[in-house]
Amino acid sequence: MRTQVGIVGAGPAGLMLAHLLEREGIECVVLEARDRPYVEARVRAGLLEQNTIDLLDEVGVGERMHREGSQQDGVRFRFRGRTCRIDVHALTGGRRTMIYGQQEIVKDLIGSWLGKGGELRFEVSGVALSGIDGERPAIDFVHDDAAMRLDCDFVAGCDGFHGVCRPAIPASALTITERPLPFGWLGILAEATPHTDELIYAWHEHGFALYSFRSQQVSRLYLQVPADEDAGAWSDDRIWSELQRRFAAEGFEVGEGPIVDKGVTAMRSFVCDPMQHGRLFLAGDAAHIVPPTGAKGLNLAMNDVRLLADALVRHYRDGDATGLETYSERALRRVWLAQDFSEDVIRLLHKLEGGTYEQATQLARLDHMFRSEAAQRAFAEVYAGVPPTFDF
Ligand code: RFL
Ligand code: PHB
Repeated sequence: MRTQVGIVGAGPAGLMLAHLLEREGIECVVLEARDRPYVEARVRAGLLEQNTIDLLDEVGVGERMHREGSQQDGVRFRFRGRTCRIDVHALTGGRRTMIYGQQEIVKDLIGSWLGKGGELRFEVSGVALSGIDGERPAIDFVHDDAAMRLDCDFVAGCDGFHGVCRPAIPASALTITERPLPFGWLGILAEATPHTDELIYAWHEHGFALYSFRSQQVSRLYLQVPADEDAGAWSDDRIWSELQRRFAAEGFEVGEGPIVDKGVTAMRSFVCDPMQHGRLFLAGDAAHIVPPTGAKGLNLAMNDVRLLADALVRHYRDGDATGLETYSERALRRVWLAQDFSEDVIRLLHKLEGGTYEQATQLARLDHMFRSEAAQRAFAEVYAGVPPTFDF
């Protein structure tokens, strides 16, 4: 088989890249290790930045998101029974976010890709890259028990944190910056009407909590727990009573209902620099992991492929290699901003190990945030996602 761009991984990064390239007449093939029902059911992120909303619209898959997603104009902070609303829309000159599950985006992107006759192979195994240092890279894999080789001009490694593309780059050519964080989030999905129409980020002596949702009938809630926490130690009753405690405010109650999904996500910060080697370009979780506090993982993946697609178009259309040469540098600028933002949300709202000093400074910062429009604007600007012009 032969194509122009071989894409490894049918997560948000790989699928969006395929759409962006196809639109410009660049051929590509997507290879995915899992089966279709699995990738369409994986519960992960939910908060989309304005840039991600715009990108989904641009490739023509935004219709269901606008119909079923929940447009968000603001966000709330809560501590000690006090609630502060940050008017993201007003403070950012009209930028918004959207709540729409990652698995719904994946479904929309796959449906549209296959509908256009796009090439996507599920359940491939033994994926191995070769020739990325030269002009003719190739991807070997097994599909339907047959050994196959895909020859390409470029390989896009969109295969997530545990994929095979990043390890294909010699370790000596990479700087890996990694910081494990001593926190986990216990996340639940519940068939419960959310008692809020905007996300609530809560500070509490027991630790952080986040109130999010997926629809009018489904709530998505998170509790800060130790990184190695066993989800089995949390009965449904224990979860609800801890959520009620951490979100407590006068006249407010968390809406309860059957819990349909429960799991602990450990937090880490991880950045691979550069995100490219020869003719291999990494995008999304394959190159970086941010703590979920800033809701940036999915949005960064989308930003990477926007830059990568643009660089590939310039290469094929204009013979201009500058975009490809500077891809990593431009993508990493936003990645590091997101790392800092996500860790800052941890510093502000999570129970830290330092005790009273950390707690007192957190409360002072929160109090300042409640009173200062400048502090709110600084938060809102990065929360909603800085505009694409930032990348150049
Ligand atoms: P993905 O979504 O991991 O997709 C990678 C795809 O590559 C496939 N794959 C391979 N295919 C072929 N050959 C191989 N050898 C392969 N190895 C892997 C995988 O099956 C998969 O289909 O990466 P992508 O596209 O970069 O997208 C990134 C986002 O998924 C990720 O940043 C976010 O979901 C992170 N994340 C969250 N981000 C948020 O912004 N908010 C959240 O609330 C949030 N919750 C989460 C998360 C990530 C989680 N992980 C990684 C377990 C919760 C969890 C549990
Ligand atoms: C989610 O809805 O899953 C979500 C929202 C905001 C975050 C993290 C996760 O910061």
